[in-house]
Amino acid sequence: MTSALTASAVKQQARSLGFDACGVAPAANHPELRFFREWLARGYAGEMAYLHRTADRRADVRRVLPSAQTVIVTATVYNTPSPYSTECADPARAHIARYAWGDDYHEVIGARLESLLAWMRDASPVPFEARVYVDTGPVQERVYAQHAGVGWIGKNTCVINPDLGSWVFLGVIICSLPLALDAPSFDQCGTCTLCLEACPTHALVAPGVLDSTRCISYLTIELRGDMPEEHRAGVGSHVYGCDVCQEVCPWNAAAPRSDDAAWQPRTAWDRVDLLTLAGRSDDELTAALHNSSMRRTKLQGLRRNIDVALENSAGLRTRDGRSAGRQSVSQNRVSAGVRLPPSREASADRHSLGDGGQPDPTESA
Ligand code: B12
Ligand code: SF4
Ligand code: SF4
Repeated sequence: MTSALTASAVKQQARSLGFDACGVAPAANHPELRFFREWLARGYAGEMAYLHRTADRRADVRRVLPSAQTVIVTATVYNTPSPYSTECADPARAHIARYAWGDDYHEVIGARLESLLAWMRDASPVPFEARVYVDTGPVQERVYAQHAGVGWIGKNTCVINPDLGSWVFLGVIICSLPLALDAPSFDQCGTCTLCLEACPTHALVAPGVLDSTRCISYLTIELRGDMPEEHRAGVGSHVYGCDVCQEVCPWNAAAPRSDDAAWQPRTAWDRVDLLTLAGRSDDELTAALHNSSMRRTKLQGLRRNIDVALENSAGLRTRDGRSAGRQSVSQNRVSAGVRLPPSREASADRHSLGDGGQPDPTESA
């Protein structure tokens, strides 16, 4: 008789398919999931109606797949060498979130997860049920990632892997196989509060609690129609998403970079300034949006964001922002009480989060 498919065989295959981390969580209604309804009730989802619509299923993956026993969670590094927005002092520079620089991760990661699942079906002596999701399914991916040992949920609400940092895409395979479970990740934020202090719009209202209606990522990606006047200044020069609360995180100070062609910045977005972006024709922008996750705002949404950022960079508004911190990573880390693993200590200062002499870009708009 063929032996059962093991978790270690799945993880080995995941690595060979390009995933940087992989773990297995129990398919259960973990205690953290209860916070989701409270978060919705506080209005923190804004206009993201799909989160309300799917709240029942999000309470437990067994409502998505009743036979589920385990959730395989993958993490894929998308970090590339281009500088952080907090390293840029030029108010005319357009900031686009790192995750959106290359190809659409829903498609790239989705295809890789489907390959992993196809391999699992071949390798398993018994048939099983499974569902694959990347971002778009009714699953709280971060909670399952934490329980799969892929990383802890930081005060900035992102999953942080101690070796990879937080520049990772998550993906899940919910399945009915009883695979061996990983130990959950434990919180390594310590006494650090850098992300809470750096958020330009104070969207992190408490450790681990994000009010989307104030978050630049929500305002520039999810919000449809006109940008309300009260939020326009806070957006600064961000034209799609925001990375500030991850850029200041000491765990990303020496984060590994990916050489995967899928995540390398497209020329249209790489270190581009607002005027150049605004001057691009509809055809040029549409071509750059092809197979990009930035299609979510559509051309119209991107144009709206560029207009708001241009007004901000022209000094038409002042911004009620706080400093993202112009200290070195070591200074930040020591004062924040974060301990990096010894293997990463030496390289932690390679990315200085600030060079001391330049104006703070978060206050420059
Ligand atoms: C809606 C959504 C958003 C919203 C809300 C984000 C948020 N922080 O909740 C907006 C549009 C603002 C957003 C922004 C971004 N997003 Co988003 N988003 C999602 C999505 C689709 C659902 C998240 C959700 O339900 N949020 C509501 C909160 C309440 O639920 P939750 O995230 O599961 O959080 C749980 C824990 O925080 C838990 N909890 C655990 N411990 C503790 C402790 C305490 C004290 C508390 C209070 C709570 C708590 O409670 C919650 C569950 O009840 C997920 C994909 C998915 N299906 O999970 C991607 C996802 C979270 N996003 C992702 C990314 C990349 C981003 C951005 C970086 C994009 C960008 N650069 O602009 C930013 C990051 C902003 C940030 N600091 O979170 C990645 C995150 C990867 C990672 N390393 O964590 C995900 C996982 C997509 C993916 N498959 O890779 N996103
Ligand atoms: S993504 Fe930007 S606006 Fe949103 S919580 Fe992080 S720093 Fe604040
Ligand atoms: S900046 Fe500090 S508090 Fe915020 S997620 Fe990173 S380690 Fe945790």
